[in-house]
Amino acid sequence: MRKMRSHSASWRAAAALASVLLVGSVAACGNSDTGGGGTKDDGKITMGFSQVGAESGWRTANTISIKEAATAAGIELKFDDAQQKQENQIKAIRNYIQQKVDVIAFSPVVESGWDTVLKEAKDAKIPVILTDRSVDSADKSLYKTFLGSDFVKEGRLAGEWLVEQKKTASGPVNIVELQGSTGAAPANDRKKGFGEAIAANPNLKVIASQTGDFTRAGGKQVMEQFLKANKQIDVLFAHNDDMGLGALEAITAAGKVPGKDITIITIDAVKDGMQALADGKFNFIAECSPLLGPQLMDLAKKVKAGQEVPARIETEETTFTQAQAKEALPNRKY
Ligand code: GYE
Repeated sequence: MRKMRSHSASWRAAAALASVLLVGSVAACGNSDTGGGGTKDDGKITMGFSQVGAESGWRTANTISIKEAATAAGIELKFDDAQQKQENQIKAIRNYIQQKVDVIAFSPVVESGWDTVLKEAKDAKIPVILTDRSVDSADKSLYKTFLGSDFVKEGRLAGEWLVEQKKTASGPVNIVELQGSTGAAPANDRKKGFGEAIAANPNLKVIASQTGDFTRAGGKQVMEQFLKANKQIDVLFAHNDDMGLGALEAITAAGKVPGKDITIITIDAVKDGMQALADGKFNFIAECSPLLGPQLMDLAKKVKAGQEVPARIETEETTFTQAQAKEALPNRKY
């Protein structure tokens, strides 16, 4: 009996202590707005995000998606626009490390040269999430996951469509290619996928291929050069809509009809690209979705909570013909 009483007494004492601790921790939670820079333990997540730039309609839509999703998820976002320069991205990431953010996310402008800064983040125990574009680091432990599209597949879908269109061609089909930014994953991969697909028909030849840096101005300027240097251009493959849109001006100025004299294939499917497709100026678009924000914020929460996440998360995408673009346009979000 005695023993039992003392047992229950100690149980009561333990329960009382637990409730004190519980009240204490609830109070600490409610106190988060008194701040004092202690962002670490208040349950709120701070994300440092380094964006490539503002080079295209895709990028603008991507930035909006990330900012809106952060607000909706209650994540504090520190955002930096690197203006398409790797050195600016490295600087931004180092700043985020210094500020001790909870998660660093970024879209690497080029594939190579990230190991040192990623190692610095790892040493500081700040998890990194790659979004949109990946890096070529051999050490996969330098980042938690990569959320984005399969760019090789996009290039291949573009090439396969062309192979089908030109299957009865008896002579050479001259293709010019506007590449994305030099060294960028989507430029490398889309070139690869397209090249592999068109190899199915030896009549299909890429006669000129240059970077237009994913911008409209770049697309226009390089297309002007292509038109000057090559008498017969049958097809333009542009690694994004914006370069294709810039090229339209050069093609029209050269007295040719885009979509008829020159078949135009692009990637992205942003509104202006889809409009050009619906208007018959483009012929085919392989979609690349920029709406990565909600998934990114979800991943940030999981990573912060120490949960396992898949090493690779691929975006779902489709392709559009002219008729399909007409149908899809009214409901297009970006
Ligand atoms: O296709 C292009 C943008 O990385 C997928 O970057 C992205 C690409 C996109 O500038 O328009």
